[in-house]
Amino acid sequence: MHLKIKQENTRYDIAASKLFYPLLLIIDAIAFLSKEKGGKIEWINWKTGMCVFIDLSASVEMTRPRTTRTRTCSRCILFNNVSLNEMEFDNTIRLDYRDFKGGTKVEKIDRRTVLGMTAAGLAGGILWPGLVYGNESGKVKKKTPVLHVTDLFRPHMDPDDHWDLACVYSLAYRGDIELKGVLIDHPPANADGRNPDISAVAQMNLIAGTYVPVAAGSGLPMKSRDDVQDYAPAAEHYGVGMVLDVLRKSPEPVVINILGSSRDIAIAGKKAPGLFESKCAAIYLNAGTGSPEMSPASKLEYNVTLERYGFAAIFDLPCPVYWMPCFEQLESSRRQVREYGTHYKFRQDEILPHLSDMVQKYFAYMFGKYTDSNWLGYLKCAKDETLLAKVGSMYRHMWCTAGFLHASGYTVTRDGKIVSLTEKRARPVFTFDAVKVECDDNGVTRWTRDDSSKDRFIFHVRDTDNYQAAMTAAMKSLLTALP
Ligand SMILES: [Ca+2]
Repeated sequence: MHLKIKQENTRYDIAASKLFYPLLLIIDAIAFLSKEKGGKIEWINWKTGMCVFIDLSASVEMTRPRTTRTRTCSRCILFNNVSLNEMEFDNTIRLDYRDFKGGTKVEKIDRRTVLGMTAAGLAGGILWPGLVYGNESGKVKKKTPVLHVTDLFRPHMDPDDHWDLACVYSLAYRGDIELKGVLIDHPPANADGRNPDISAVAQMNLIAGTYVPVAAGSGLPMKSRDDVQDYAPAAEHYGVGMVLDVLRKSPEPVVINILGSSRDIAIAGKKAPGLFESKCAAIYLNAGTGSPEMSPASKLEYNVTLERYGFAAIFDLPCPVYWMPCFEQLESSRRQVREYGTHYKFRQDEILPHLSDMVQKYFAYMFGKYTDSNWLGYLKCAKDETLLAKVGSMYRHMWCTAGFLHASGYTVTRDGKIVSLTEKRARPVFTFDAVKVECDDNGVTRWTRDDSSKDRFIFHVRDTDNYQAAMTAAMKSLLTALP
């Protein structure tokens, strides 16, 4: 079956699943009988190729072999796996359709606005009236509360944390998560005058139209894996205070992302284990190496070295831990995709030029290492094309993307589509497997598969050949949703 949708004067043939043809006929019949009139297109997700037409009185030409029929559709229809992503669209697209009186209507849709309205729109299946994300007030998907803990500095150390920040803000913007706070690590001793990058958070708040609080973590190293730093002055623990406060006040259990040091979450968890048991939905721990049996002599992964006791303490906490080792091991092939390591890389111009101007400027302000506090002014200036072109040709190493999507109820298929975790036919490029893990005080881990485990999981690449391209495509589709 093909759908034909007009954009300006061009017609596009869209291959759609045959499964939806009977559905169209049923909805068509309902529309005819109820004689509904008017309506509008609620959203279309160009990136993932899924469309939902809600209360749409549109003429959609469905072409089957040797026949062409024009159908008028109404109510809520979802076309799955429509390959719209192969097309190039301007920011504004136009759909021509006929109303019930036979007149022609033209609806202009701003693509970014539409993407922003998609909320949980990547979910598969059919959304019936009442389960539709038509506008903000109509959202029914529960947003996952998320606390984001990151070593995000200005000037940047590894810029991957800025890419990750944009990803979680995109999920917040789309309505998948409620970003409860950003906790930035205290700069490590070798940080060379760097500061927690509150400018990046301010920029993302502005871009996503939100006002997520930000705090900095403890600068005091833990003295043991149970050290809750009762001796710390208040100025060192206001970030820990934010963690506890966010958990206490959230009606729903909160997901915590750890992207750098585990120190602050370890301290908070050891201080209030009962709170973590009841209010921490999961910790996505991006640290360590995933080889099943590490040798005590193995080189420790960078995030583990930031706070070994803290890393070890996370495995003691009474809440689910989704462990995302950065590499399988550091001794060899460290830059190749391996089964038990999250690492992948992409060339930045695969994504950067496709982002909104504001998001490109957010990245340029980071790459330019500005420390002038001109975060707002910079977003409103012309973008630095030269700088963006220069960084575009550079590769970026990434680790954490899969966890953000998984925490929001999504996975990624082997060809890079973001789909619901409940999508049974999806062949995910990664999974989380139930395990038993031990971690000694030095951050040396051992794990075994344990299907009876209910609260410890390890990240597992299921298709090492396609993981890198799939994650790059998924991140691109995620970030292009930001306005
Ligand atoms: Ca990091």
